[in-house]
Amino acid sequence: MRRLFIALLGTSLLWGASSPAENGADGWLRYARITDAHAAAQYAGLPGRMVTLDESPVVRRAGDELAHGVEGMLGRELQNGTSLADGDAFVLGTVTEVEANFPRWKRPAGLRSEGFAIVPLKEHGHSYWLIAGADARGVLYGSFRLLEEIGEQRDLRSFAISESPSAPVRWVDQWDNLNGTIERGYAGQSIFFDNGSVRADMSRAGEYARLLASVGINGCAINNVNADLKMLTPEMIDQVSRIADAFRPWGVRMAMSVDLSSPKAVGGLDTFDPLDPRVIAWWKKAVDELYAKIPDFAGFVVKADSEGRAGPSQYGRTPVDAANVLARALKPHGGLLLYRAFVYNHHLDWNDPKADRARAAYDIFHPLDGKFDDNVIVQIKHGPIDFQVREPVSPLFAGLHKTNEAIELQITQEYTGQARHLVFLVPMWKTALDFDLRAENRHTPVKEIIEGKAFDRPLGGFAGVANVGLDVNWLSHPLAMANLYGFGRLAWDPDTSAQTIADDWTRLTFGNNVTVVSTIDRMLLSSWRTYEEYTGPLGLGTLTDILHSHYGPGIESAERNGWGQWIRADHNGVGMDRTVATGTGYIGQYPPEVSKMYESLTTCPDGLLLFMHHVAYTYKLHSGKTVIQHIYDAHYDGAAGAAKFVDDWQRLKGLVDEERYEKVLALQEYQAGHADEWRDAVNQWFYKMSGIADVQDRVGHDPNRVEAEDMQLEGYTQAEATPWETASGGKGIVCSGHNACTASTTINRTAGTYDIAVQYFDYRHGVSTYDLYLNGKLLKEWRADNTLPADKMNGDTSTRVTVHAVALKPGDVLKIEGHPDDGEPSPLDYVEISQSAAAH
Ligand code: GCV
Repeated sequence: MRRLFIALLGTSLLWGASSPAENGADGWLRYARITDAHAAAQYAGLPGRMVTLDESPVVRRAGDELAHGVEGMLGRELQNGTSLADGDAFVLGTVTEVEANFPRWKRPAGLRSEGFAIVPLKEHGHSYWLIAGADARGVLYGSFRLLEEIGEQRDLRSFAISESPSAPVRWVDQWDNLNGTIERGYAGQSIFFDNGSVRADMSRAGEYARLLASVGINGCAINNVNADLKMLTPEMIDQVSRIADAFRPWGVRMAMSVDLSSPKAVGGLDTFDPLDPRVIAWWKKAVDELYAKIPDFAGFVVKADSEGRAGPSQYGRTPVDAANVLARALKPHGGLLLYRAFVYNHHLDWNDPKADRARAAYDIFHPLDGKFDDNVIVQIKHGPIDFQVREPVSPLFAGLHKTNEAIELQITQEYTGQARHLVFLVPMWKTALDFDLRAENRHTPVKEIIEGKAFDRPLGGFAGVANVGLDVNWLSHPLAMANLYGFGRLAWDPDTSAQTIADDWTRLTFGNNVTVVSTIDRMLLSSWRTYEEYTGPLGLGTLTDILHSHYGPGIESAERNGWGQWIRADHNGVGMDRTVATGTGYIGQYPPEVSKMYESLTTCPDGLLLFMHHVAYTYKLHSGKTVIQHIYDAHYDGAAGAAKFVDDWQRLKGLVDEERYEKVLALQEYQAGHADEWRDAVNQWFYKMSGIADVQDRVGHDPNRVEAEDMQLEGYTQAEATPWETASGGKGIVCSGHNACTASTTINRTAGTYDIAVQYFDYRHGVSTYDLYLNGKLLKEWRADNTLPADKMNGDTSTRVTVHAVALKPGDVLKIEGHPDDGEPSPLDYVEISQSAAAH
């Protein structure tokens, strides 16, 4: 018997209030009208009706989405059908329901949980588009997939696909705090929490779940892994159940980070020893109560014995002891326990040449292999340190054969430009996922390990630290959304190429114009390499201020402390010796073939040389360049690459909407200036340390530059930058104790057209204003109103403003007038006057 019903569509309720055009709120789910007649014509034959065979909220949401997307892109309202016999229709249902209604159709062999098939079918003279899911989520994912094909204007004439996700765990983690801040979040306050409670308005949580579902994400851990102790209190569980409610129709299950000391800290016990029977009973009760409120709760994420967090080591217990207690409480409810392998001692002895933070995860977890319960997953950051711009993959992936594993990737750009720099991370993640660890001397790429294929594990997957915020466009930089999208696509299918992901995202986000697509693709696909070049080449890691912001350059902050992100640079050479022969022995944690490759200087790839070896600055790379010259050149190449993004983007004026065009342009201009700051800071530092000159004579020689401290100053006084390398020549000027100060210089260049760049420092607080005059006439005024992560002259705050194509002649006077505000002393670094491209 056919079990058909009328799908109750809430389309108008869901999308009644149209969002303002092109502010990024819709992400890649814009469903922009296809205006090209030829493209639209190919979809004319699609059904005008939809029949939904399943009553579950998730399938109903799939139907709503299909109707919304078809209306947006094709301008057609899909009718809700009740009977298949009435004519052409999209048919949405589980494979069992579809088979019952179309006996001729058989579910594809090998379709796994959450997978789907999309198949056009002719029957009884009617055309049907079957969207058959292995389950309700599969129907939803299939519906999004069909809409994506239309959005990208793909040819559907011979379209028929069947897909299953790579792994069961495809989660995002949010590092949100109950007070509304987000640890390492760069796009505003939390969409979940405010001032200690869950927000009243859950609409953004629902919209987020929709974006996640569209790329197959099925779980979200809602709070910081540095978990608030209040998470497991009854009041908080009541409140977070509203987040789970908002997620549920989109098939996204809610998870939570918990602190292992909870039984003692909030449970009234005098211990949190995981093996104490009272602690075991406490966890069981807490979990039972949680599931009474949130029956589809996904599980816990645990950070323990790491960066000051409590952990089992306090009682002489292991991660296995702790993980299994929580896992056993979760097991009867179908919950999972994701135990993070990011466990290390941040009080390492810098003077000990054998000490090595990179070793920690393997040293701690490898001996525990096979002892974790089957609903425990060890969540491993992709590299052994901490989301640096280039790291080898963690050897732990190959060190656990009898344990479920998930890879942790960071979507939020903590060490990679913090949503102010364009860095498309998919190529980096692909490099990690595709890396063949050669465990047991056979083909074992990381992706197959976490999928569970390589060692025949039942569970595994992906956790992406997303940290979207209340900013209307979710991740602040409009192009950063490519990373969230790309994470989902890779979690669904890690074999997808970075090019395909870039291309699909661009089409959906900015439209199908050929110039737009090729330009943005190129920008995205070159951006990781560019960022690596100007921040941390040869495996040095991001040479940033690791003690505070993790943003601007701060090379020495890595050294002489317990955090273990050392680069061990001295006057003769640089790099961590991690060899088995003479170093920390880290390389020996890899399976033999990989270990052999890294151990030898002959076979170690240049890109990871200084991660694995300590060499002299004069050591010759495979490229034939010396290490020091490579450092210099890479920084010039990278900064030039960042400048090119501005030119690339400017070609899109008029081809993308004004709002996003202007926003991206401003960010790319900022990035180009900050890339120069990075270049100069790193190169100045290595020049001073090595004493070896740049063969091209660029480092330390900036003939176009006038240092602020060398200008005629009124009110301004000279000040040191800390660290010194973050200001040109180590110094800048500040206006303290005055309402306004000036710095002037007389031009001594041949007459011509020039670009004038002013490098200044924009503190987090205060909005200084600046006026730039040429011979007393105002050329440009600007406000230092960015909220960069420091309140001093350093690599975080160094910023540039450029005035293009100015006619100059000898004797002209440039004057900058600074007006301090709220403790920000209108600081200046230098003025650079270079031949204008417009002059050529
Ligand atoms: C949530 C790095 C980050 C921390 C983060 C930690 C982690 O150290 O800087 O902010 O803490 O990683 O992943 O636990």
